[in-house]
Amino acid sequence: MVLHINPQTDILAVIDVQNDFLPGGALEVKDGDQIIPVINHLLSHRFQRSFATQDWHPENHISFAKSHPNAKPYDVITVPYGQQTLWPVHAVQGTWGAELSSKLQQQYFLEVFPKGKSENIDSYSAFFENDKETSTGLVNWLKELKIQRIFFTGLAEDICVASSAKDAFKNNFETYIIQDATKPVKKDDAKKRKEELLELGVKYINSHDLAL
Ligand code: VGL
Ligand code: ZN
Repeated sequence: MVLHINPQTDILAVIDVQNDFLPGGALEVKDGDQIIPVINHLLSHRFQRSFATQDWHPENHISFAKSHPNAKPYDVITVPYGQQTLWPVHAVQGTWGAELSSKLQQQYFLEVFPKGKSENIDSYSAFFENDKETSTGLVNWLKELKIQRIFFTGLAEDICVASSAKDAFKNNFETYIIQDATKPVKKDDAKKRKEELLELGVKYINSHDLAL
């Protein structure tokens, strides 16, 4: 399969390629670093337009197990906007763990969108916080750029990449996930999310399917 990139209407999305989600980080994704050269190649030799997202939490964020008495990481609790999985402390604003990887060619990003900034709400999606209402401003920004297709890469495949792709599709963008440019926290969850997303109409491709 060959898919030609339209430099005017296509954009590359690089989700949460941050130290805490890479090997050695607080919430590391196994082999997460292997996607960085693939993303760098897409940034430097394929796409004209790209943006990144950055998980950017306050110290006492609602998604941290330590913000709740008696809770431990990976417990699921009920919060006003629904179910919330609790995580180890990660991507704290201003810390090394929150920084985008220094190996990533960040100079290509038109914009970096922070998410999960407020204490009382998490945000897996690049578009909307977990209440499914509070916007990050991304939809309007993409519409102003006249973007039609979004190609997703980054971490983690089963969480923030899947949630972002779902919202992209729901907001009428043609939505692709670049399979060799993403890695999951849990392989089984990634498989389930992939089935759901394929059913919805999201497409999966490999980076070498993309041509100029
Ligand atoms: C993420 C869990 C918690 C992600 C962010 O970027 O996939 N996962 N916060
Ligand atoms: Zn987070």
